[in-house]
Amino acid sequence: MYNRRKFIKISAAGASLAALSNSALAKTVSLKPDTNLPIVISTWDFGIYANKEAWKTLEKGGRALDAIEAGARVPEELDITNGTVGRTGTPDRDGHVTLDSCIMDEFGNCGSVAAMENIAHPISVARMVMERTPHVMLVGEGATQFAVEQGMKKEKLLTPKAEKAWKEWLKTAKYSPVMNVENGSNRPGGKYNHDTIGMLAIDAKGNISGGCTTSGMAFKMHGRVGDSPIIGAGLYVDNEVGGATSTGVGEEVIRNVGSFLVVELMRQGMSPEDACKEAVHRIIKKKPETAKQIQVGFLAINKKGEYGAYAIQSGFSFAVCDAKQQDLLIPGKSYYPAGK
Ligand code: SD4
Repeated sequence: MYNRRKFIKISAAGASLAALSNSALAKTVSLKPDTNLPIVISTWDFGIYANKEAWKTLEKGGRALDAIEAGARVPEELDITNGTVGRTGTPDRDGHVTLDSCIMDEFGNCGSVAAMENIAHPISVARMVMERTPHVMLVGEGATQFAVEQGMKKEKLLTPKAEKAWKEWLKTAKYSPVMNVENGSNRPGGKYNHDTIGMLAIDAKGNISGGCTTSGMAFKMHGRVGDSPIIGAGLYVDNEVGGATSTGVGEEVIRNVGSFLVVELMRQGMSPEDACKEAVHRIIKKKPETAKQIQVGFLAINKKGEYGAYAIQSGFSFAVCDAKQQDLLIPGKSYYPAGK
């Protein structure tokens, strides 16, 4: 389980970069004086654990892409309580754990896998697609076949806990997929809270990479693919401008090409938070009634290492680890305040 008390929480309203963790102050040395670079930011509270791993690469002056892969593998592998990423993912309505992931580097290279079964580390397979094939995206059996050819272990992914949850869901759900709304357990939608890790990093050389990995919407239709493996929707990086990633109901993010939109808004001069807010408003404006029932959150960083987030519903948080502060968990601002 997460020990959330261990981490600093600062209010979104007063999201001051002056709020530093003591341990960070003691340990961290800026590799780029006068900036907060290197930096890694990730969606949700489990992002803290992913960031810690990513930081091992960044603090040595390593490449952002390597940091992203190493970090994203943490919730895919080690954190056996998340129920939403990699090995512990929640199945679709037929009981298959199908995983979605993508990765993008500072050169605009990208790789992705969607609806992939029986492989615990989709982020690594996405990177292999990027680096070892002429393609961007592999799906389903083809993705699994490729992963095995590349030496990845094929294994059954449905944990006893996920199987139990699925069987419970089958009793009442009438086999009908529901929109998940993520961490806010008192919110409308599925009772199985669902988190995706989206990560963005800037290394000491100033290069940006990002990654995203998830089992997607809980109890989705077999074959359903969300935004998380789709470049431009669940993730986008432009090394001149910054990067963005998303979490929440992927259908709405895809419809609005959300992460690409956020990066383009930053290119036009918006701050990361304002760009995320505008992308959220775009979703709400197009479907105001739907938006009341769902969660979508965006997280973004610009080339200078400034970051921000915005979500439809309250409850979204993101984790930050940079040259000046570590173990930081920040509640994202939202269109609907808590309790509304
Ligand atoms: C999806 N965006 O498959 C993902 C789910 C998610 O937190 O982000 N959950 O639509």
